[in-house]
Amino acid sequence: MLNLFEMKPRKRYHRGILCLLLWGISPLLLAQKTSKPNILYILVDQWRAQSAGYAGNQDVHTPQLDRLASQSMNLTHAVSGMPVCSPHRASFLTGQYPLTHGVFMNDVLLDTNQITLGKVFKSAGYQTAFWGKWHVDGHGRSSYIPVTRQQGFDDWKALECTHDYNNSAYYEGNSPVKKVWETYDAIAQTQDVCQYLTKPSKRDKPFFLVLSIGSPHDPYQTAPEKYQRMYAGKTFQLRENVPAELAEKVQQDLRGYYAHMSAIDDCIGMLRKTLHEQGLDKNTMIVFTSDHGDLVGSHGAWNKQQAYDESIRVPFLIHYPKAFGPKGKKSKALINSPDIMPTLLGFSGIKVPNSVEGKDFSRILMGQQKNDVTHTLISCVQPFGQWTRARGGKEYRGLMTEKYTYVRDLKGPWLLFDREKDPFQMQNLIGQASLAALQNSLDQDLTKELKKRNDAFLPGLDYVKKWKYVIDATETVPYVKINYQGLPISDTSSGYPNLK
Ligand SMILES: [Ca+2]
Repeated sequence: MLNLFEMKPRKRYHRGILCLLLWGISPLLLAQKTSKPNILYILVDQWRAQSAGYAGNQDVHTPQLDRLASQSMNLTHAVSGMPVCSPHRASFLTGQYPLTHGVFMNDVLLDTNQITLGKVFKSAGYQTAFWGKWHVDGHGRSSYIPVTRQQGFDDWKALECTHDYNNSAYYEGNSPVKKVWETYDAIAQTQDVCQYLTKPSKRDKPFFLVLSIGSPHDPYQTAPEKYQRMYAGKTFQLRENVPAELAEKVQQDLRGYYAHMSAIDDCIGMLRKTLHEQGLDKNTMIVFTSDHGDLVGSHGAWNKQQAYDESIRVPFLIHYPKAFGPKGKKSKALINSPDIMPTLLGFSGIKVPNSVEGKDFSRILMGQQKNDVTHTLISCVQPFGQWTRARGGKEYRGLMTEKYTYVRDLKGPWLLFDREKDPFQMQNLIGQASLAALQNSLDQDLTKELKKRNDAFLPGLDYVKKWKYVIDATETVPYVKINYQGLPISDTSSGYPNLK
């Protein structure tokens, strides 16, 4: 398939040996016996695409990510198709859309019989590892997750979900003994991953390692003090869609949001330094992305699920000079959550299983195939949690194109934004007579896309019933006392810290 691994091996080998000798390191110690790429997949939580230095935000300090972006393929139009935690993670792991894998709400179990990234990489000879936040287990947020529900990851230090980043628990391997990360979890987990990468066994096989970090998700003011001090007393440029009366709260939240981001930025630096020191940098693809964004006051709302850009667009960097060269590149390819699995498999030369619905973008991104993707599906199957019906939440289906966002609710056409002319999505163009042809064409494309996905766009509760999920009065799956099946949860932590 790919010829990446066949490029002048002798020349590369000799140059590599010379470098290692100059560094005083034995090449035998560092030579990795693999022609497949390692993958370090860094997944963060609730980091919107707009909030990074390289994305044009002058306020947040992200020098490591900016450097990474300057050497990476930057997917500027990456989309989290159902922008909320568990649905994205289940799509990432299976390559399927939420109505297929069934995880269209948080805190439900991803079928353990699914063909997942962990299992496919493992059967292709990879060492697979998962560190951090899992959130597709559905048995309570701090319960032990046995190996039978770990979806093919060999090495495991994970927890279902916590937002208590300074008192963050995890389970290791198949042990039910709860452990706690010693410091702010993103940093402790990163240091541990760096340690893991120094093990000689990492040279035997290629690895697929997921580092799944819980921040910059709220609570915002909980990053280590060092990072909070960077933003103390600062006033930022707010997005134009933040209502004036919320400005003060948004400024305060952004101080914390950016502090978490700067802490994670340091983690990126640590990981890259370790990969370099271990001689793994040349053959390791680094992916940096988020499960969804955060509105942080835009359109008067917080968090996710909504179809606005701050919620639905995510950072997506692929650092892989073997494929993309040493210099940064940008692509407007509309990569969506279900497309991640086949794309990673494509880069690794591994056959994509038939269960996958997403598209392999690897050859498109390497310029070897024409990009024929003109739109991608976005949806909210059933609103819940922070976007309940009482808060305006509702079911929707929509399309993102390079230029437009078009969304239908159960009553019909709902939102139409020209994101190039109106990047803050202040003008809903639905029903404008002069744009009738455009609206009609997007609506027809959406109808075709839904048909292709076997999606009848029914009321959310129909799907809740079909999957037999137990919900509470707000139509949310409870996760503290009982689980999605109505069974008692033994470890009843909410996952949120007690903040005074
Ligand atoms: Ca999340």
